[in-house]
Amino acid sequence: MNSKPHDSTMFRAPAGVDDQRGGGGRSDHLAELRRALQSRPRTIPPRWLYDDRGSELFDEITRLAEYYPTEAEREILDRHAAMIAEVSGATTVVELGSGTSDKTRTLLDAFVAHGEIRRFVPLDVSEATLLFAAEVLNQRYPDLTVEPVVGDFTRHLSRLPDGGTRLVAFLGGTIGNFYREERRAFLGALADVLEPDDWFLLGVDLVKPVDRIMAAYFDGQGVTDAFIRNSLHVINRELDADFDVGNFDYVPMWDAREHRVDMRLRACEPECARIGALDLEIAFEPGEELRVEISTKFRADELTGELDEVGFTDVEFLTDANSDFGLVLARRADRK
Ligand code: SAH
Ligand code: AVI
Repeated sequence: MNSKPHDSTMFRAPAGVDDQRGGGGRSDHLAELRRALQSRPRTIPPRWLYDDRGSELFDEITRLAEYYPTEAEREILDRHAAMIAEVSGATTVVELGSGTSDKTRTLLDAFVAHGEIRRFVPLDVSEATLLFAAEVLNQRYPDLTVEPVVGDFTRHLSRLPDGGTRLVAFLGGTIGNFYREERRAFLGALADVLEPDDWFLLGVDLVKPVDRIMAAYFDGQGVTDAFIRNSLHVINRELDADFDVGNFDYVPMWDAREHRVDMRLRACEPECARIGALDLEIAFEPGEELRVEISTKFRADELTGELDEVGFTDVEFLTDANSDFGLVLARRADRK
């Protein structure tokens, strides 16, 4: 077997031990959650969505008829993966927020056929999903070194593996789950750690009629509702909290100004939740909302501008036949 054990020097998921070496461990995540819960609207950082159950629920979402992004991105990868492998010539592919790495197999098939890739490094906070996915990839690509990393892509970019030509993939539209300022910080940090001639492959969901977007986030089977609600189960279990999960309704809204879906939980009855690990109590009035996730939809020209500003160049914007989803291939510009 060609895989190395996962790198335990990196952050090990919300419930893991504090990472003394790198900073950005459990205590940072607790401080971030405290701030987020006390802000207005109260919010929860998205990593709290992804325990094992959250990863399973997201996987279920990707198979819903209403949830178009996954199949649209797969269509683009099917059509352009060979070109991406050839143009980049990457010897290492890193995937941030890799989850099951399901669509990534299309990409890896093309890289393996092209013959230059040596290493695949999937990075995710959701440890069990990551390690299971790595095992599947080990079976499928016996000549590839698969190095799964339990890590946080908002904190650990400076520790990407060195050497060769790298392509960093960030698929699925996960960048849409960042707030505008977080997105800028993330893109800037990534551009900083890449070398000239490294590559970035970014999946983004595109602006389209609002009814189609909202149907994808308010599915008839209630899977998205369960996914968003799961964040409270995670906090209850991992942080000794007592949210009454059934006391909240799932309310997704379209924010036209920011062109993003705003996924909230609304308290039905008054609620006072205690979060033991934060030594914090928060009270909700009936109707008060907790924002759990946003999902921004992009316009090609605006995103190209953002990438250009932080130091990416040669931006190529690929879409599916329906122009539902975008896959952006860009190179790190030479440093002036
Ligand atoms: N890339 C996959 C999965 C997208 S779901 C796809 O295209 O289908 C988002 C993924 O990002 C999940 O696997 C989740 O565990 C991971 N994730 C969320 N926040 C993260 C963080 N801060 N650092 C690393 N991974 C994170
Ligand atoms: C992971 N991310 C891109 C998904 C999205 O579409 O924003 C998460 C999701 N939330 C609800 N449904 C899917």
